[in-house]
Amino acid sequence: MERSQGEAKEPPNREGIAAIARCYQGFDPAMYLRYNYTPPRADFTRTDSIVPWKLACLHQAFTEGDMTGETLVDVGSGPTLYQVLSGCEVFGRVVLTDFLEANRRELQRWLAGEQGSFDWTPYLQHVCQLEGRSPSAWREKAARLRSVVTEVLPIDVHQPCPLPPGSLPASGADCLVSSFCLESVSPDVASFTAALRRMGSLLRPGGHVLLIGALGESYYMAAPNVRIPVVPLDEAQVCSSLKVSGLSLLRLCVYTLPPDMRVGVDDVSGIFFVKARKP
Ligand code: U87
Repeated sequence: MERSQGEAKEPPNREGIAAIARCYQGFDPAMYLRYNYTPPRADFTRTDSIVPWKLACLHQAFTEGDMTGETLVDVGSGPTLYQVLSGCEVFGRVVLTDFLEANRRELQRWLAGEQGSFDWTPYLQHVCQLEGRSPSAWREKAARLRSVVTEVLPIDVHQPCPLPPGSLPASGADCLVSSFCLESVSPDVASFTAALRRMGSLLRPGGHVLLIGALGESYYMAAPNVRIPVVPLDEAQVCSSLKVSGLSLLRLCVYTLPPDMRVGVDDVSGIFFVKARKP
């Protein structure tokens, strides 16, 4: 595999990347969802709660009229669906991806309507309201989401080809969304930037990237005794990594965690939302 244009100069930090991959073997989807996708972090009665802020950013980005094309890819979905609840109304094909079989299975369970899978109803209702629809339209949105999600694929952003060959149209995806993935799987800033550049290689020219991530975070708990290291980022680093990756920034929004959103499952201090475009 010849080194594609712009591949990182310094050799990849293979042992750092391998060490993080080993940590992820202890990732527990159910605990993870409880830590990050239940109140207070997912409290739809509060405008200063984390999830409503993320959903508002995604709604604006997907509905302001500059999104074109068929294929939306979510990079590092984890066991979560919130990141495509707005995009599924705009794109006819949605591809979910994750590194862990356990997370892909969790997604498949919800897509198959299996009893006991995570209840995304409050999320579906909230996004319906953002779209000016009645919350009772959540069933239509759930049906829409199930109709456009065509695949749940394995992905590794540290591989030259992150996705299985032939997964995407030759020209690439029309839009990428990725939330809290790259900084949570990279041992250092160089690996983060290299992963961002590789992610950009999945996108067609003119396509958009929506990136949500943690600021100032050095670890998070993926299960009671599973600590995952995270590369601490600040806004300046996010902007320079975008520039180095050939992605032009359209919008950067930052959320600072109120004290009661610091629930002891990580040391994140802020969250960034980026909308960028590939020239
Ligand atoms: C989410 N997108 O919850 N290549 O938004 C590709 C990989 C690799 C690899 C592991 C981290 C969560 C961050 C989902 C899941 C994101 N996952 C996969 C967490 C940390 C801040 C915070 C968090 C969550 C891996 C919510 C909130 C906050 C995971 C995903 C990272 N603390 N993907 N080589 N290795 N992954 O299986 O599913 O990345 Cl509100 Cl504040």
